[in-house]
Amino acid sequence: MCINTNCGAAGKCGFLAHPGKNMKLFILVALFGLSLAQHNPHTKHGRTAIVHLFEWRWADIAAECERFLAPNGYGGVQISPPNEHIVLDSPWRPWWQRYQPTGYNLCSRSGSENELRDMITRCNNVGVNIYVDAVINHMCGAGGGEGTHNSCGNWFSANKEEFPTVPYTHWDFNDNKCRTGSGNIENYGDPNQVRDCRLVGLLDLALEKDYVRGKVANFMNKLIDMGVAGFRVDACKHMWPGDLSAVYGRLHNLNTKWFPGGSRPFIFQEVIDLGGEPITSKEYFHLGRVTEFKHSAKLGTVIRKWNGEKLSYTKNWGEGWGFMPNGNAVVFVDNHDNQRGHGAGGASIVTFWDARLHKMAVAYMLAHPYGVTRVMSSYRWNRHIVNGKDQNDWMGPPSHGDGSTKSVPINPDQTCGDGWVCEHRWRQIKNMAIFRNVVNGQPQSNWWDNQSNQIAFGRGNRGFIVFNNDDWNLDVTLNTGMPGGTYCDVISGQKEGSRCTGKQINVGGDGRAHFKISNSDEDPFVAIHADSKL
Ligand code: QV4
Ligand code: CA
Repeated sequence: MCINTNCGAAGKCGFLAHPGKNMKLFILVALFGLSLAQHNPHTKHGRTAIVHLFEWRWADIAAECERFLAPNGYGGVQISPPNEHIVLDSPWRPWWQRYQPTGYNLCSRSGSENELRDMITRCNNVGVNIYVDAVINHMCGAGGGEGTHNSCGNWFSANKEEFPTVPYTHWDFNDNKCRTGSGNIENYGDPNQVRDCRLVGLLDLALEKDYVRGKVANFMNKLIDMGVAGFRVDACKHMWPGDLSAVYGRLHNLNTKWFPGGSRPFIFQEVIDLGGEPITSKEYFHLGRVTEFKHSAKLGTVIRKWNGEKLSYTKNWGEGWGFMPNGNAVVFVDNHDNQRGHGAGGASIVTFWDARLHKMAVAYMLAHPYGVTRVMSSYRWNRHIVNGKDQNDWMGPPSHGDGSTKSVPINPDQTCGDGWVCEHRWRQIKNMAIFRNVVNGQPQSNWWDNQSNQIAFGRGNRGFIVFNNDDWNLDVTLNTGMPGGTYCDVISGQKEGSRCTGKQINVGGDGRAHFKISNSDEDPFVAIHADSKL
């Protein structure tokens, strides 16, 4: 798209001079432009970060958009799967029941279709985008039985592979294509079974069929027409890129009530690629963005100082660390899987359970220019780790006795109650989401480190951050690149009116400032930005 614009502005594209060559160029630009568009999150008003409101009810998300996300500059919300799903009694209502679709009607544990529509409308009206978690690789588990025990109460049969509300019958699944004895994926070294066999027993859809592609596209198009801005596409490693391309190609442009004409849905694909498998993230780059799990695993290792890692080694963070190209990446500190030992990433993942380290890791991610950033917002569960495995990794969101999800109460101090963690509301994290908006578009600048775990960097002349993750104090004068003046540190406090509730940092006319951070500070880092100037 940029290519087109530049071309027009320069006024010398020469389309007429070499028609043959230019036709090719034109097609290339058109294709490139199209795929680039699916990499664009379409966030509004210079907002950048996305928050995953895991398992929240639609009514609560609508309220959160209006009362908190828009005023604090969050650009969008990833929501839990909105379609009808199996309901499980053993274990009791696990969170993962929503990754077992029984159809595409829009009634789920988070609420009804009307509540979903109301949420999308209200969030869009305050400029906060909605991204849907789309489970399109499979339906429920083969052992899911039959009956009406699902979130919409419609009849289905896992035994017969019949889902009449779509409808899908056994012809629409990959049973004949899969070549393993169990019918499940047995070896991640074989791309054919990873794509055509069942992921942990989940009935695998035949996405090569035009009929199945059509049903999936209809489901996604209904949501696009309702106003969503895009999708987190679940389990993409288990779908052939060609099949996904066919599905995405059928998607409508975004609803022009809220988005410019011709806007393509933002697509970010869940592919866990930590290296060592034949299927790589790269196969999906042309289709949309991809989740960069290396970022999550490595940042955890660095912040925990495991394997001899040091913050000073992150000077070339991003592609320099073997991560995917910046324009393809969606990054996060933890996600709903790896915060409880599902998926991949391992013990290094830093979650709200390690709050001090978590705040530092999220601040690092939000201060750094790499990737589209997603903040995790969790609920507490009775974590019970035995030999490294959480026995309660299945536990669903805070619920009433009948299994229905509790709504999110807001305490007078702006934190959440009833077991909802709301990391996105923590002052340090919220203020770093704002920092990211303020420095948006500025390159990383003025790097400093002590060759250990004290580092600092700026974002042009718009913001500067200093971390002390060593076991001793930091006491240093640094070039911030910021205009002279007194700034309010947005980690220990924030600017309120004309006063500062936290530390104050004086930047001289030469851009230099003195920083002192004790290793025993509640949060051993300091951040200032153009809008925190007093
Ligand atoms: C069990 C046995 C199987 C057996 C099957 C028979 O383990 O061996 O074949 O019964 O029916 C749940 C259970 C799982 C059970 C399965 C089917 O945990 O034990 O299989 O249901 O009944 C989430 C959870 C899974 C859960 C699944 C469906 O993490 O535990 O499985 O939902 O409810 C890989 C993938 C990656 C995936 C990641 C977790 O490459 O794509 O694993 N991540 C995404 C989501 C994730 C979700 C799925 C994919 C599936 O982020 O949350 O899995 O939609 O790395
Ligand atoms: Ca598959």
